[in-house]
Amino acid sequence: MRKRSFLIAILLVLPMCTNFRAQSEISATPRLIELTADKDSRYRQGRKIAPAVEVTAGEPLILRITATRAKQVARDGSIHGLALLDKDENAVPGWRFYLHPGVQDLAVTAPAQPGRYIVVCTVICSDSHEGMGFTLLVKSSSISKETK
Ligand SMILES: [Cu+2]
Repeated sequence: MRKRSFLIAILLVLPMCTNFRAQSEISATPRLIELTADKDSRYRQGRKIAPAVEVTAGEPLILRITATRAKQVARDGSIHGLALLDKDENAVPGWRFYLHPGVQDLAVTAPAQPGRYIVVCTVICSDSHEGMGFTLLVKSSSISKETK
């Protein structure tokens, strides 16, 4: 009951409080994760091939991917692809991209369901294409969502 009246008080105060919105936007700034999609048909984080990237469930992310073409290029000019698959190999919505030479920022949201996901390349970029990917380890959020 006390929690409920507190919530009502917040809802009443919120429209008058102009700073509140600005602050909550800052805390929701996506985390930047830098990767390369390389000419040898491998994803790298720094020097690490096929890294395991740890994220928090529901976390907003920017994947900054520097892509270099391998042997083969798709008809539309994309040189690598990126798709996230869950443990049953189903594609995760919002996680399908085609990569072009150079740097690109992909805005994504980490899956809400914790677990081990894999990212695969979706462009046949060379004979080694099948081995191109990395792991996304989604950890459950430790922060209580009660205030949201
Ligand atoms: Cu590729």
